[in-house]
Amino acid sequence: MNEFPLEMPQRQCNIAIVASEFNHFIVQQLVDGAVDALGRNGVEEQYITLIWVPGAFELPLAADVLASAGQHDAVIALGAVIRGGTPHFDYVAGECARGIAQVGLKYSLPAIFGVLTTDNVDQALERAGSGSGNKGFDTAVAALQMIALLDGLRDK
Ligand code: INI
Repeated sequence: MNEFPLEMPQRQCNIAIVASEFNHFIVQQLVDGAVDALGRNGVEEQYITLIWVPGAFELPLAADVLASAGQHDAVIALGAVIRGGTPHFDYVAGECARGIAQVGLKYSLPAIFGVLTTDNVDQALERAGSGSGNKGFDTAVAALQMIALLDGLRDK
């Protein structure tokens, strides 16, 4: 059997993070978690690019432009979409998720979805805590695992 277990990359990686300014107090914690996870796994700060956009709806465009430049091994999208009293949530969260997925498939690049979609602020804060309770941390680990997997598949 040819098995590819989840691993970390065996090389220095260039990572782009796109983050939304909307709900900044939550998203900053996701960014901190992601940078922490990257650092713990050997990604030096000069290899991390952090770009801010106004809201989660704008994340796919920024991710697309970064991916098209071909300079990064993964793009991580971080944001927080919190349900309000109108259908706005569904449009923003849905288009963001769809757009990030499209970027990954269009460029065969790990495009990682680290956007919280929650019913309220408390649920978002629970997922933006420290260590493994931080979705930014988890998504950065997922980005590195996908880079390692693609490296392995392309070497095959
Ligand atoms: N953007 C978010 O990132 N989170 C939200 O919760 C949110 N809500 O609730 O409206 C939100 N809206 C802004 C949107 O992402 C765009 O920036 C705006 O529509 C301009 O295109």
